[in-house]
Amino acid sequence: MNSLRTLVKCTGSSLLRVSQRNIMGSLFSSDTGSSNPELEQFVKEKINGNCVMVFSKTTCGFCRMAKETLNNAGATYEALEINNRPDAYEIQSILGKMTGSTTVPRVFINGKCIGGGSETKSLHNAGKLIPMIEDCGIKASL
Ligand SMILES: N[C@@H](CCC(=O)N[C@@H](CS)C(=O)NCC(=O)O)C(=O)O
Repeated sequence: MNSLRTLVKCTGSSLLRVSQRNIMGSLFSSDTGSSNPELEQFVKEKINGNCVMVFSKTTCGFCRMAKETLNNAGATYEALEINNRPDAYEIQSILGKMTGSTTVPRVFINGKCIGGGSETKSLHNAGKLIPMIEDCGIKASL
């Protein structure tokens, strides 16, 4: 597992695909039409700057499930505990527009949302989680 830890440093070059582009996109400076482009940029930097990024709440059982699963997988990840921030609701709204769901956790690997706690655990049980994380580490080291 230690070798995995060294693999998962990420330069964050992957681009987010936003499915719900605002049809008046040219009038807005953000991809999701967010009224807070700076916060949207912050969220994107977190996603693109970490091979594994978890938007989480300290009070949430599914978030604990996701983080425990990632710990069991030996992954290095950043967890942003949004309930410690005054803009938690806005972050969830931005994530909702990006991923189709405002629930926490929202787990991103290599710039893509893999889902929440249940999906993270299912991927690990299916033996697919570690390869996804390793793939990100390999891309980052190229
Ligand atoms: N199926 C989702 C369920 C996630 C879920 O229900 N999360 C709760 C918190 S534990 C949530 O986001 N509630 C609304 C909120 O906190 O704003 C998963 O596996 O992650």
